[in-house]
Amino acid sequence: MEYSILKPSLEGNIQLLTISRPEALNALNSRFFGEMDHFLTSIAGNPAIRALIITGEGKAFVAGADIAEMVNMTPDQGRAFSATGQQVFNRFGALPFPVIAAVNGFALGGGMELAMACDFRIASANARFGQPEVNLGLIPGYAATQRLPRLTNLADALYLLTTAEVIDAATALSMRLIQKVTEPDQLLDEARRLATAIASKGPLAIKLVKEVTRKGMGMDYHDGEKLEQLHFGDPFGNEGAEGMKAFLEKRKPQW
Ligand code: CO8
Repeated sequence: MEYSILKPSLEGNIQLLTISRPEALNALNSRFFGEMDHFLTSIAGNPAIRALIITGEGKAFVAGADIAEMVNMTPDQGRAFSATGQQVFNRFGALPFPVIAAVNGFALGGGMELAMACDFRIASANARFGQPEVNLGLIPGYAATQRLPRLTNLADALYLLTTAEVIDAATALSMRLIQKVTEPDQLLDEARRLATAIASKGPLAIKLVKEVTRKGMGMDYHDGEKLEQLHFGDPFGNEGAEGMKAFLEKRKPQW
């Protein structure tokens, strides 16, 4: 598939993905979701990739779903557009390596939802976050009503969802919506530094810790503990044996 919006570039074992539709502040349209779905299929089974970084080109990360595409939709078309976006964004959580959002500017509406679907977020000091759907007479459709209260808390989520207030990176950090703030010219280097650090760990351990933590959030606590027990055993006899042996032999592990 020829991409017109996504710009992927593989840097060693780190996959960088730039969303590039700067004339519309990278607004998310049907074409974007088709390309993203195809791209995720193309990388999902690639054992050489250890982390994915998603960023935006220009002054926006993503300024939301494409309002021009949505304006004449019927209720059923709106529901279908929401379902497509939710399905595609849910695929980040199923990847066997972390997905890092490197938020370079506006992350509004569907853009903030895309960032929240990633495993964690770092942002440049000039990034701006908000869920302005109610300004348009809409509600979020790519799971902000579900992810935002889980990432922050109910009151902060309802504050942002009902006021449509646009917050800066420092405020987003104080709400724990994002994990780190960098100077604008340091954003991608910091994302690469984090991705490289993750890529040096045991790949099976990274896959399992992501899977168990994500699945556990939707489970009863004790069932989550059982899932951890189950997968704790998986690295023994292979990657975990090598990691522990390397520690005892004072050398770097060979994964
Ligand atoms: N959709 C379509 N086009 C957009 C969008 C968008 N979300 N955002 C910006 N653009 C376009 C503008 O129309 C403009 O195009 P043109 O040059 O042709 O007039 C171009 O990008 C540049 O934008 P501005 O001139 O407005 O740039 P400014 O720097 O003046 O302002 C802002 C930047 C503040 C980000 C402003 O563009 C803005 O408010 N954008 C809309 C933000 C918004 O409301 N986002 C939420 C959209 S709704 C949503 O995301 C719902 C998600 C769930 C959907 C579920 C499916 C049903």
